[in-house]
Amino acid sequence: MKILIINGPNLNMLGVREPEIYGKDTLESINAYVQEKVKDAGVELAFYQSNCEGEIIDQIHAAHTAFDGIVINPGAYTHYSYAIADALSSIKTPAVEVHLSNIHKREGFRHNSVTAASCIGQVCGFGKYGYVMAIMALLEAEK
Ligand code: CA2
Repeated sequence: MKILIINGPNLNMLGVREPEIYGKDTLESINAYVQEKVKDAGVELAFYQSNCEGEIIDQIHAAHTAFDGIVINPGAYTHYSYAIADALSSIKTPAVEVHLSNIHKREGFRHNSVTAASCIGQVCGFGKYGYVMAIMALLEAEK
């Protein structure tokens, strides 16, 4: 099973600021952690990060044929990108939304996700382990 992990805007800046919210890990160290955690699960991972909405949409479209599942942290696009929501709805590949932080404990504008309804589920508040949970959920969903 091939899974594409997509991280959206500003997630390339992890580890630089706001460690109290997002932890001390960089995106590279999170990706390495996730890869290690699922190494025996029979899954092949690919990692992608972009700060551009259109590029994320292009990756989602390409995943339609190239991947069996998507794990996506859309960053702040979560809260207003109907274009990413439509892209996720336009493909058959199942997606799971992940947030490092518990978006429901934060500012009001972060409480709503416009993209989650285009996914099979959402994980939030468990830090980098959320990506592992999302992969496990995709593996279960494909059985
Ligand atoms: O909790 C999450 O994973 C978020 O998707 C992270 C986004 C935020 O806009 C969402 O509401 C929740 C932010 C990405 C990282 O932002 C940084 C800010 C400062 C320093 C480093 C990263």
